[in-house]
Amino acid sequence: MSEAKIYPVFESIKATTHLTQEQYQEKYRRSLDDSDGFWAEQAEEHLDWFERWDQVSEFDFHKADIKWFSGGKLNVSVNCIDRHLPERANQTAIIWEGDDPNASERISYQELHDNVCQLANALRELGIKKGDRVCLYMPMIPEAIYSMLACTRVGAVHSVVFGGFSPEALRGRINDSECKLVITADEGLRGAKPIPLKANVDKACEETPSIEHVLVCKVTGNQVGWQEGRDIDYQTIVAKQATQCEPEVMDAEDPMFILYTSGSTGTPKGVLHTTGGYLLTAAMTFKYVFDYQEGEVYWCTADIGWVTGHTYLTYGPLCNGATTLVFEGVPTYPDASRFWQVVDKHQVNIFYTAPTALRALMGAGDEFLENTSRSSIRILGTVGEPINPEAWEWYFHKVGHGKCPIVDTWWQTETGGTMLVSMPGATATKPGSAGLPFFGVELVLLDDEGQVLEGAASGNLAIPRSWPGQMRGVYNNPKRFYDAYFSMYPGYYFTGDGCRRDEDGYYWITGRVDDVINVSGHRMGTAEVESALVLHETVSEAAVVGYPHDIKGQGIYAYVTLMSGQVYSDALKAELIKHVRSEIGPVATPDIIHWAPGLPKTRSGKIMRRILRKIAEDDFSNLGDISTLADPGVVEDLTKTR
Ligand code: 6R9
Repeated sequence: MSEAKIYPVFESIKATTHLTQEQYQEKYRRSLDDSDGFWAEQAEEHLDWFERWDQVSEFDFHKADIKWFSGGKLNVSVNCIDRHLPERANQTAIIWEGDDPNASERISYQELHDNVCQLANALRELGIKKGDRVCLYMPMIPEAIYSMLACTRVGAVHSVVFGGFSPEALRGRINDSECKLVITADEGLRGAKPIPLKANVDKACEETPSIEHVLVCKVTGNQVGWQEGRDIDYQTIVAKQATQCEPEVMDAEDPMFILYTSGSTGTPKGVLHTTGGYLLTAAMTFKYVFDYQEGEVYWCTADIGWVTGHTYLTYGPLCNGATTLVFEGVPTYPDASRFWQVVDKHQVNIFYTAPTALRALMGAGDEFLENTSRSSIRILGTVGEPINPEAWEWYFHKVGHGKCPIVDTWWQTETGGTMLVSMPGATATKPGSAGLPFFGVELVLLDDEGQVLEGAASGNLAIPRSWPGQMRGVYNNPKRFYDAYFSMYPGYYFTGDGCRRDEDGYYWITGRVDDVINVSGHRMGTAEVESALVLHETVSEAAVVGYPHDIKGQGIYAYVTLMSGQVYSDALKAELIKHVRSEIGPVATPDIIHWAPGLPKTRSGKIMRRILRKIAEDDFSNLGDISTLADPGVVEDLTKTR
């Protein structure tokens, strides 16, 4: 590999940053040497507690048992709202920018407080109490943030489901965690297109025995179906509530939210986060990772359906009393200059997005940058997948005029917050590397036998000790939690990512080593797409792999075998693609369907994905040993039809 470029620490940033390079190193060392002492101090500094904890940390990775700050009492909404009121009642908490470029709104911390309290009171009126699960299927509107916070106010556990998911996917998630309530909207708006959220909920709730009510927020005002008794109008029930609401006193280890994410096997897992540790990770990483300064406007473009929309759109910024921008629309509507128009309009100082969006905008052409100045931006960030150097350079030189550091942040739904980061002001940046570990994060590279690799090396990225934001379980399924994360390398949390560490200790994520693919920064289990495909009556077998895609990072490549007697046709390809979209959602749309009358299998019947990946990558010279295949002939057939 050629020597990587290094961009030194920015002098301009060093002047204002929270930490210098030396301070980062010192603090990092302390965070590992005196871990409990360090985290106790952080918990005091960043959060308000009703009662102090009994013990900072207890964990045993052999048992998948993890606790932080147990006995400590706090409330998330109090930390994100009430405690800021004495000095920030009139400061803007949320800038909402609508899908329509003429629609925007500013919500102060006082208004946020009142809206959240009213909704929390409405939740109580609907019988929602501590520990109940509430599903959110919402567009990116202020009420979505109110809903998350109102759940935390009454101690309900929210489970946000991305509005792009299908009714079937929504139903599975509602049933898995037995939600009592869904909060949704009549319709969402994306690029001027209405998204039929309520209609999807109606379809999903045909078979959701746990659902008692559906709370419907009016957005477009278009006519939607209505089930008397079950469906409740959001605006009506909220309007009659008091603007004060007693917060539920939560233990640090009480569940806070569930977020479903794809793994290498089976249906999506309900990743469970608890209250104290998660909030501390969100608050503290937000402050350091983005070098957040008092009064700045911060914009994270993620949807609340993903973990980034939890930690870095909602909880991290609000816990720090920041101004967070919530964007309803898409980067290309009305045209590919929308992001930069919004940056100028609201004078955004910190901008955080995904490489896939940058590649798409870069592809649209630099003319879309021309009529905007973007001069308010101080820090740029990326998340979701490795950023390719070309997109990095474009982001840095064109978007940021070569004067803003780029923070690349590696983390996962499971980690709760950033684990690897090139901290602005503290770390010199290597484009494409997510940098160095955050405080309290100890990382190791393991070979396939589980031996620790020292120094510059490539291996499987694993973590030997807990950190506060670590997930606490797979909802209702402790065995799956252990099996998915702790069984591979006993004593370690296994990330599922491959990684290289260079001679300077910088980490370079090389992508998933399991059967998870990363499509436009969205995690997709190949098994999920396969099960959707085989649900179709014509399909007998399917194998799905990722392949390099210019914009999406990875595309979805599906090998499909039909039942005997079925006819392979382009019309059927189109139908299968439609079928997967309706089973899972547009994010799972296969890019390529490759008819495969036979799949390469070992004699024991295991599909050899390694070979399928190579064929998908158009790399036939490198198929490796195919002698163990039951029928080596199928490989030749597949390469001929690629
Ligand atoms: C936050 C988030 C997690 C997976 C992760 C890795 C990939 C995320 C990355 C990155 C390289 C980065 N990933 N950030 N790879 N550089 N900065 O994306 O969570 O949706 O759970 O995905 O995404 O493969 O394991 P999640």
